Amino acid sequence: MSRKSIDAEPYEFEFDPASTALVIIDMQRDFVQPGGFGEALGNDVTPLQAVIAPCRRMLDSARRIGMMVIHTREGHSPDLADCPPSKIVRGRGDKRIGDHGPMGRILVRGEHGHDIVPELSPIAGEVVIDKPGKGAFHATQLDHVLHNRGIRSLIVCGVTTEVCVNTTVREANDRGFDCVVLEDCVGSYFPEFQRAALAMIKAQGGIFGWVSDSKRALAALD
Ligand code: TIU
Repeated sequence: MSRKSIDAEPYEFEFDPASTALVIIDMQRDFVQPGGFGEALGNDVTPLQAVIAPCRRMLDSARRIGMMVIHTREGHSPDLADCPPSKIVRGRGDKRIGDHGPMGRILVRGEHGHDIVPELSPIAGEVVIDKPGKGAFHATQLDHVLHNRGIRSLIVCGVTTEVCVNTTVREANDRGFDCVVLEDCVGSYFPEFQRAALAMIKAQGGIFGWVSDSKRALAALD
């Protein structure tokens, strides 16, 4: 495939679809539906549901053109052996990781709440990366998988903008990947953090990457 360009800030994002992956971060019930981890942390999770539809449009487009798709899920094994004790106690909330909630045990693999929302469910051939941390590279096979497929560029969607999206983009940037984050496809519990997290990525000539939106990305892909 030939090189393409997405209108973006701080300037156009140039990429080859053959060496680009769509990365959808942590679009799990635990973060976007009541009764999960996001709510246990004290957040109103409902605003995050607005990113599902634009993420779906990006997913449909990537599937149409055969672009690599990667889904990530934050969570832990049922025995919580991969969960730092500091993460369990942080926040001093009533409900903690591993506790039982209306969607099963909070942030535990295999539970209903841990799964990706049905609108964005992975299909055969798409990679699912289970990650114990905020960054998708920490303690996962993501770097290895991207290397094996010759991926150089990432189109990044998911939640939350300033936590798992930002951490992953920073990790990817240090590993030499070009990342564009689509602002209507990423969400935060805090509007001011949404703005700041996106501003940080594209500042200083794109210190961590680029920022665009699904409309401009779809115009380039389709
Ligand atoms: N709390 C919060 O904003 N986010 C997370 O804990 N994880 C992700 O961002 N996925």
